[in-house]
Amino acid sequence: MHVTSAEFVKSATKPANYPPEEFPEVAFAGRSNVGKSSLINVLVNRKGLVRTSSTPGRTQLLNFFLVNGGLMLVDLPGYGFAKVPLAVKKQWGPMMETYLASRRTLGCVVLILDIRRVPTEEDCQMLQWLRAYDIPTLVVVTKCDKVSKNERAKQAAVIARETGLPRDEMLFFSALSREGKDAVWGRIGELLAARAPAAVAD
Ligand SMILES: Nc1nc2c(ncn2[C@@H]2O[C@H](COP(=O)(O)OP(=O)(O)O)[C@@H](O)[C@H]2O)c(=O)[nH]1
Ligand SMILES: [Mg+2]
Repeated sequence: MHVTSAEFVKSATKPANYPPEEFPEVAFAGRSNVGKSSLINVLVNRKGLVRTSSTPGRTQLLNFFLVNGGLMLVDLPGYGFAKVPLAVKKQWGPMMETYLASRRTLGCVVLILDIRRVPTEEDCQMLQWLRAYDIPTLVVVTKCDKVSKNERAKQAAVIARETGLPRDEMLFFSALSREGKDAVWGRIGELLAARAPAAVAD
């Protein structure tokens, strides 16, 4: 994917404020601080398009970005944060389910996991939601620069065991080295292409 333009469109919490359903959409999900924003920035070749932060749980909004005037990327609010008010945590589930269940242009979700961590209950619940809503899903395992090749293989086995995902359904990525960037775009393209005929038939 050759990215020629990428712009912030808007933030939203509820459907009335989402941008119109004009373009195929890819949403990025994962726990707070896992590297969602960094992944999107690498994909679009823009260091600061999506704000990255070392303070988990800051961005409890859906953030929409338009790429090449025809593809929407959505940075979904992270989960698993400890230090946010209970009221905010309670909003998260309904906000996420509403988006996943209602967004007709949603072509696929990229679920991001950390190579160094055992997937959490929330990661597994997210995978179950995606399956329940029949949303094509790509699992990207990020921060691979932080572990050796040996450790990577070991952790991939842990992730496969905890999530039930086959090993070949995970892509390895690093925002630091940019390893995996082309593979992620390639897989997104395949998932969107597979989804397109149904969207046309609607
Ligand atoms: N070494 C390394 N650090 C990363 C990588 N991806 C993200 N980070 C760092 O992890 C922190 C959280 O990243 P961010 O993209 O804001 O995570 P988000 O909360 O999921 O959007 C930041 O300090 C990033 O610089 C990566 O692939 N490798
Ligand atoms: Mg972020």
